[in-house]
Amino acid sequence: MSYTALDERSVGPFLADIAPIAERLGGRPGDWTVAEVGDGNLNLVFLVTGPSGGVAAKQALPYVRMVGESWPLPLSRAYYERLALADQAAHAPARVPPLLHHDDAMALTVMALLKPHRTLRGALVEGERYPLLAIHLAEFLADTLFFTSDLAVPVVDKKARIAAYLGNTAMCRITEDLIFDEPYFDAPMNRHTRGLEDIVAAFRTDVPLRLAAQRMKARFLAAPEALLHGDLHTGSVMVTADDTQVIDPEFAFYGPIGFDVGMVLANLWMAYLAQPGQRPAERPDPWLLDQSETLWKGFAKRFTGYGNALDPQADHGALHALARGDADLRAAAMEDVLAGIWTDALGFAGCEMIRRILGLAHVADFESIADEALRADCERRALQIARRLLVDRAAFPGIAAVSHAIRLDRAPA
Ligand code: SR1
Ligand code: MG
Repeated sequence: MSYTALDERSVGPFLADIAPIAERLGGRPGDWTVAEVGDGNLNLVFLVTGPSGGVAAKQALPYVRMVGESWPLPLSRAYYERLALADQAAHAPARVPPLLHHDDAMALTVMALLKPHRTLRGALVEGERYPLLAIHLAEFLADTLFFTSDLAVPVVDKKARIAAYLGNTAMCRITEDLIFDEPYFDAPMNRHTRGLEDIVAAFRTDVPLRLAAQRMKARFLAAPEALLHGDLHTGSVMVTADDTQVIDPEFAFYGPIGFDVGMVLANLWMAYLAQPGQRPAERPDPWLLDQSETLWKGFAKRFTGYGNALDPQADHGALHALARGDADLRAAAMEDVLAGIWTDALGFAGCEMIRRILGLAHVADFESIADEALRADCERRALQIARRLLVDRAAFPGIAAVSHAIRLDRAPA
């Protein structure tokens, strides 16, 4: 079948012809409820529920949904997404939704319906708290990043996996343009809150900042360390009180480990920094800073733990060979790898925060603040911190230093 974009009327009859999906839903298409709920920037997402169960069907559009047909985007992103879902499920099965069906021609991926999950970003905007969030995200990051890296995969196999994702260039290009380049010049689709004009102008002539962003872009372009999710913000995470699922890996490719780590941290930090605008009468709740610390520390412990536990005789990557049979050297090597990830994560986090405020794709954390002056205050503070994360990475030897710099200890207004 050739590609056609589905809609709420056609998706039921289409899924009815896929036996395992029809069986999972139960009854007949007439019994199913369908809602198109895609609130991301790119795709259609249909939630389909029948008498016996539900599915989420995600279909790529041949263009960027948030902009329209003037910005074409290859359907092949759906192929890379299902490849990544399968690879991630091999390493972190508890943290990704089961893949039920895929149709390359239709650019359609059908997954188990996550219920009663909700999107983490929306939940954080409402002030919800999830006690296991950081632990689960640390697990996802350590398991998917370590076990797809040179630390765990024989060199020849690793190169084949890099090659498998090399074609996802259009998605990488979005990141290269939107995260590393456009926020630093007058790009046509940039926008910012009124009141930030001075800092926007300052950033566009800030040579150390622009150089730092370009350095991060160079890392993004040329460091195929592990299979990245590639777009791991809080809109790519679905949560309940006791479960966390990571969705939407359509930006997947082999890149620098610190990119995924930095993007998650940046989004938790932005959620924290938006609180004075969202709930001005309340003292900002440091829970999100605690979560970011738990996440980084949990990731660091699990990731280095995997490295230190590798079988010294097995054929792993280059670093492990260096440390073969020498436990002290291996532990030192793992600390060294971790230090590199941390430094990268700081820089990528800074880039993510800046682009979410000055670039095309903003986030609900700040956008939900109706009072423009209050929003500009929150965003200004985030921009100032982001600049420090990028330009002065040495000032943040650990996550506690970031929490200290970010913490808002204002009395209630
Ligand atoms: C044009 S796509 C804009 C943003 O949405 C995606 O979720 C990525 O974050 C991308 O940068
Ligand atoms: Mg997405």
